[in-house]
Amino acid sequence: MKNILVIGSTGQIGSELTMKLRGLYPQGDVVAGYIPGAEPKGALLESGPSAIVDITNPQQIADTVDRYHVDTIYNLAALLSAVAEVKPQLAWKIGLGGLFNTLEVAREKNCAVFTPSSIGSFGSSTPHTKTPQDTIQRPDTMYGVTKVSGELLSDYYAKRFGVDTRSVRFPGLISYVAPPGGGTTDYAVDIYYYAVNGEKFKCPLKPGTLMDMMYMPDALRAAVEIMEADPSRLKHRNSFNIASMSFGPEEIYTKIKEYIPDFEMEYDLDPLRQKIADSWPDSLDDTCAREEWDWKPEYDLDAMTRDMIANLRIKLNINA
Ligand code: AKB
Repeated sequence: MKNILVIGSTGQIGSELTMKLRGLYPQGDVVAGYIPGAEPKGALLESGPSAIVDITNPQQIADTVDRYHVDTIYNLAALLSAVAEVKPQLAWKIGLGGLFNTLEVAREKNCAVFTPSSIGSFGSSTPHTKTPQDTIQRPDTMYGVTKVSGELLSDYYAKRFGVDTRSVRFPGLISYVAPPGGGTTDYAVDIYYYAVNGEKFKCPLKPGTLMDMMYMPDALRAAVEIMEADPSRLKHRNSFNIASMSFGPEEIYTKIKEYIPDFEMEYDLDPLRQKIADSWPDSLDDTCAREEWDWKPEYDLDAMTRDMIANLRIKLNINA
């Protein structure tokens, strides 16, 4: 990777991944692609080039690839699961239409493409525990439909046109940097803000709702490592199960209470999010990622909780 375009650079993953890529590849350009209304600010704006790249506009993608001699595209444009259920047409337009535009530009201009998939690519008929790499993918949500279709389309472009497409299935991502927007797993980010602010948290999911989660530093490393992996070792491409921890609301609450004993939580269920969460796996089997490109997470629930609380206290200017 030398010159990189990040589409969706100001979103939850993009804002951190763009900065990480600029640190890792200082010899090249890492272009922060954004849509009007979601302009990069601060360090993201100042540390490298940025360009308007609406993924539904193939000409904008092509022009930016030409201008910066881009060889790798990180395609992070998507609506998260709960929002996609409310706006399924837009979710398809961005998720699948946008991916098609990106792959076409990549085919013409010889770029590698990373497009994240998700635990949302699975559905209620998938084995829920230690979900295998290759298994039933019949999702119940539009988000999942776009993710499975994206996996298939990316594999098609790799086999048919030789486009170097690669992907991981992200669990719920937890970070203290950018707030998430509209995901089913986002309660596991919100809960830390409430705890650190000394407020009672209303949990939208019921106890026992297990889902895979991952701390953002591990997720960013996965996105870089899969694109750097030796292609001759890859039996899979789109998309690899990756995992680091699986928990339900009561487990993250108990863990936070170890560090903030006064913290309180009650349940106030959101039927849409509960339905989505119930259709997703409890835990993924990431053996293939470990075998084919040496994937290994660094953070468990305890390490993540300590880091989240420490960093949120700094960010929110709150003394322990
Ligand atoms: C969501 O909850 O929609 C996302 C995901 C698991 O892909 N965080």
